[in-house]
Amino acid sequence: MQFIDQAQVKVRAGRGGDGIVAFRREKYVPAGGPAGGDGGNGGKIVFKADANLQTLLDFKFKQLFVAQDGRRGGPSKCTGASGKDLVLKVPCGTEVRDLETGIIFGDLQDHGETLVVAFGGNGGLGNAHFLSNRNRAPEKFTEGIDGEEWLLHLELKLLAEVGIIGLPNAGKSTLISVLSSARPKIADYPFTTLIPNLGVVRKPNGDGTVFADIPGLIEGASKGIGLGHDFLRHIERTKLLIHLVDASSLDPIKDIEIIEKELDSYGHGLIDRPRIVVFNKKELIDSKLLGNLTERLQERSKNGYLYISAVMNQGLGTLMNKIWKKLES
Ligand SMILES: Nc1nc2c(ncn2[C@@H]2O[C@H](COP(=O)(O)OP(=O)(O)OP(=O)(O)O)[C@@H](O)[C@H]2O)c(=O)[nH]1
Ligand SMILES: [Mg+2]
Repeated sequence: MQFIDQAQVKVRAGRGGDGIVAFRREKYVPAGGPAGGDGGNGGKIVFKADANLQTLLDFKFKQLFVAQDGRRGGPSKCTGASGKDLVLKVPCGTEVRDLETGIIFGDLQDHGETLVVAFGGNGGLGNAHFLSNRNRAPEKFTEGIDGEEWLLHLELKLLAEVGIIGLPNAGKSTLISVLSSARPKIADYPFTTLIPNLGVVRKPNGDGTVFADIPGLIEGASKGIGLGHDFLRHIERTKLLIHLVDASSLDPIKDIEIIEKELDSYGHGLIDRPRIVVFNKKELIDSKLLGNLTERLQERSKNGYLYISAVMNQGLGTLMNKIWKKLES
C-alpha cells in the first residue's frame, strides 16, 4: 500500500566569501607585496536519510533553508572560513526533484544516505592572486559567488506492509493506536476514519514496519460505494491483512462475509492475500456467546481466529506473534 506525503521547500546554499585587498606589512620589508586572502566557500545544502523519520511534516512548517556563507579572506593570505553545510534529515524513501523542471535530483533510500542538493558558491580571490610583473601592487580582488538556490519538491512514498480492514466501527483505529504511536481519531460512530492512518510498529528484530488503518469498508465497496473503495486499490500492495470484526455485533459471521465478498468482487487477487481474522471487543461478550461463535467458526474454516480487546489490551501479544510469523513466511 502506498501513501504519498509531499512538501515544497526552497534551499539556498551559502555564498562564497569575498577575496580581500591587503599588503604585507612587516618590519624592515618596505612595500610588502599583495597579501589579501581568498574568501571561504559557501556551505552546501545536504539531505540525509534518517530511518527514525516517517513523514515530511517538518518541511510543512518551515520552507526556506539557508546554509552558512563563507567568510571573507584575511590579511597575510589567510583564506576565510568555509560556511557550514546545512544537513536536513528526511525519511528514507524521499525523492527530491527540481520543482520547475521535475528533474529528479536523487532518491534517498537507505538510512544515512546523503544527497547534496545545492552547492555553496566559491570564495572570491584576494589580491595576492593578481600579482604580476606589470603590477606589483594589485588592488584587484573578486567577490564570492552566490550559492545555488533551488525550489524543490519532496515526495515520500510509504509502503504499508500490513493493512487493517473491516466494517466501520470495528475498532481499527483503536487497534493501530495501541500498536503504534499513531493517534488517529476514534469514535463511537461509523466512518470516523476518512483517510488511512499510518503507524510504525517495531518488529522483534527492532526494524520498523508500517501498518495502515483503512477507512471502514461496507457492502458494495468493490463497486464504488462508501469511503473504503479508493483504499481497496491501495490494499492491493500490502502483504498481510488484519480483518477486524466486532465480536459484539449482532452477527459477526455475517460481518466477516460482507467484507470477504467485497474482497472477492474487487478481484486483483485480494481474496487470496494472507489474512488474519481477529475478533475485537471480546470483553463485551459473555462466555456463552463466545462458545457459540467459536463453534460456528469451526464449521467455516480451520484457519483459526483470534480474540482481542484493543481497549483492554488483551490478546495483543498473540496477535503480534502471529503477524510476525505470517510476514516471515
Ligand atoms: N468495548 C470495546 N470497545 C472498543 C474496542 N476497540 C474499539 N472500541 C470502541 O469502538 C468504537 C469504534 O472504534 P474505532 O477505532 O473508531 O473504529 P474504526 O474501525 O476505526 O471505525 P471507522 O473509522 O469508522 O471505520 C470506539 O468507541 C472505540 O472506543 C474494544 O476492544 N472493546
Ligand atoms: Mg477508524
